Amino acid sequence: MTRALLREVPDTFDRAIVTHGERTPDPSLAKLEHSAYRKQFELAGFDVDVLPAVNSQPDCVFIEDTAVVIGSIALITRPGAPSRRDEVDPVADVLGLTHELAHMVEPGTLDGGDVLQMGQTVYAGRSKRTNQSGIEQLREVAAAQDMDLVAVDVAHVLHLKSGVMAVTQDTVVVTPGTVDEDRLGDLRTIHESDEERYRFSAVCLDGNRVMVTAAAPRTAELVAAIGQEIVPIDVTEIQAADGGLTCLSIIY
Ligand code: CIR
Repeated sequence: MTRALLREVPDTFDRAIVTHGERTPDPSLAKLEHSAYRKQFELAGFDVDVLPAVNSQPDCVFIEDTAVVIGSIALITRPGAPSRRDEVDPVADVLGLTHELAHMVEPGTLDGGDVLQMGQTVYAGRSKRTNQSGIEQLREVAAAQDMDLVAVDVAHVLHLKSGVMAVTQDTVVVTPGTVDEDRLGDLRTIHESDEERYRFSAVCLDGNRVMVTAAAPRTAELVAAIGQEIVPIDVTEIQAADGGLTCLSIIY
């Protein structure tokens, strides 16, 4: 069974880092959004584990950034924001039960939000959070699992997956201008609707169903038009802290 590892929203979520958002997120509302998100995984038949939050780590709900699972290896990251570095420990404890662990070392930094796995290719975003050393350390893990790595420069958004979001095994929704789309090789692309710029985010529940942000209905229609069943969810407060749908889970 596919597992999803989540982490609760801390009471201190109103102190989460906000780089692109324009207001302070509300912790109580974010907790409700998080429960709805969790429920969708349960309904889809995932085996869901939820780690407790820690109030000294306001961004800990964004668990995706702390580890990248590629095949049998879990790479424990060194998050790009220094305030987030302690978030990795409980995640390593859980993933270490089922996976061989690799630990990113200085000077590497990498957030899991910059890693998109599509088929046999790992796309790695070079962003304000993920540097070249982090990408090279990820490349070694990918190579050990017979995966290729393609580095992609990221502009105007926090992470690669803020601008390039998988909606099928070989299709991504792209926010125009955030990446050089030639770097995406043979992936099919759908452009995020202009009036919904930065609002669409998605996580695949299975081959045919995709959970999407309710804030981008026109883009969701474009995804429905290629045959995907859409499961909209309101994550306004999560988005206020620059989060999307992938960032709330590690799927393995
Ligand atoms: C941060 O700035 O690190 C958090 N407020 C948002 C992280 C979102 N992570 C993700 O999309 N993978």
